[in-house]
Amino acid sequence: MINADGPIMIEAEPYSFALVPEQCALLIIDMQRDFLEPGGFGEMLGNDVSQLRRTIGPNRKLLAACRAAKLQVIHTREGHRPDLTDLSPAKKVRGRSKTCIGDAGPMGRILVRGEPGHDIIPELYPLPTEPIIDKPGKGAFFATDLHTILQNRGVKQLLVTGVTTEVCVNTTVREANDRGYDCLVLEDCVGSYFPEFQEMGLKMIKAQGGIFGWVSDSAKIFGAL
Ligand code: TIU
Repeated sequence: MINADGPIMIEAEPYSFALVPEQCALLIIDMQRDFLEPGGFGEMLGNDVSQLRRTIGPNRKLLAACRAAKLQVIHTREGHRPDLTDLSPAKKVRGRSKTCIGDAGPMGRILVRGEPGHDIIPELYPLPTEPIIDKPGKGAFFATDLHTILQNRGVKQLLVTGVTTEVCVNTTVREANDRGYDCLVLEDCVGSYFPEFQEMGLKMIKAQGGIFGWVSDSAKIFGAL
């Protein structure tokens, strides 16, 4: 990506996002088999995974474009140590589900690191050079070294994609905003099990002059590249 003339202006809401490639990273949130694949934890809880699966194609294209443009790429996974010492009792029992985090699920122990269901879907599998942040919470900054990695690499801006829009994406964008990062969320690359939360989750980010960040879609990025 050539940037001799300063930032690349990306059409976005509430106003254009000034993308500086050297200071920007693609952050893909929790595109894990347990959330996206039929038979995973998400579907077991009664959720409609097709609402999330529509983001796979756009994320694939965006990931390929960012790799080609030499943008930094970072992936996250939500999950816990096999001994569950990083799982708070509150998170463990929340939802009153018969099957909860750490129990045997259809794709291994639910949201436990190293289990098949916890891993990233094959369509978006990270390259060995792309850091994976294993996070025990909803936000990618909580109890992880994400902020350190971003600071060491000079990252100040994040293109944020992944699932789910109102939970881990929104929490991460809010955490990033408070740490001084500019976040551009790509609408077609984020998904919620609930259409109304998808809509409101994006509105909350761009409201009040971009209170937490910007919203655009991946086509605007391809155009800029
Ligand atoms: N990654 C993420 O959003 N974790 C969740 O638990 N999301 C739900 O929407 N439940």
